Amino acid sequence: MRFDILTLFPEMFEGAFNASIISRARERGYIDIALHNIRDYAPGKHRVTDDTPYGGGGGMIMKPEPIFLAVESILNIDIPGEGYHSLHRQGYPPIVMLTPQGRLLKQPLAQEMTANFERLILICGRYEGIDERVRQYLATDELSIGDYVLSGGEIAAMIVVDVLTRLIPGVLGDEAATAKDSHSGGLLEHPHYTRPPEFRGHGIPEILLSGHHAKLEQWRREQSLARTLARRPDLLAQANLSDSDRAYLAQLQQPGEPE
Ligand code: 6GU
Repeated sequence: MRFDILTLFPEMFEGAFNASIISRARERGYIDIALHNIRDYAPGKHRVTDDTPYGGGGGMIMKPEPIFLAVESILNIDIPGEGYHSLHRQGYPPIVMLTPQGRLLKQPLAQEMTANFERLILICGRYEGIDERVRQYLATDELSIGDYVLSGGEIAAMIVVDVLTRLIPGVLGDEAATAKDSHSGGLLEHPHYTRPPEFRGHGIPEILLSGHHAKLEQWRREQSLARTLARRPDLLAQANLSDSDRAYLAQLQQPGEPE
């Protein structure tokens, strides 16, 4: 998968993309990341990328021209007057704006994107916003990573790249790992422990030392269910639950037996 990231702050990405899983995925050719500084595409000696909003109200707005020029250069196209969407329909890649107004990124959407797209263009917004014509005539999608406001789309773009990359078959090595992740089955993960078996006087659940595989799997499932019920009961409505899962959850919600 190839990511083209349009940003005013390419240096923000260096740490995130040059360590651990993402770095290894790049080295092994699973992903290719190209960072493009929008300022490099701004016309004029001063390479101005923003301007004041029509109608006032303060703050600065990202100008459309540098962003359109960047996309035209990266894809080697001329965007027609009616906009990019006709090219997108002909097979050109999605252009995704990262803003707090976008569709919320969740694991199922990430899985869909990884499965369907060979290339993604990510536009990171800054300042108070982006000229609406970028949204109307260039972007094909708009994503948010959560209900809070970041100073810009860069951290969100890093998150999109990370979330999608670890879903590419082969990237994690262990294919089963992503299937067990919190959220992938619609539930939170069970607790994990490693050595030592006693740490500063605190032990671990006995089941982990028992060697009883079926009982261990049942314990993990119950821990996932209990944790999801306690912390994110909203997730249960969408989760893939068996009859025995439902029975266990019902039992957890029973009022305690009187003595
Ligand atoms: Cl994608 N951008 C910004 N600036 N803030 C956000 C966001 C994106 N997603 C959540 N908050």
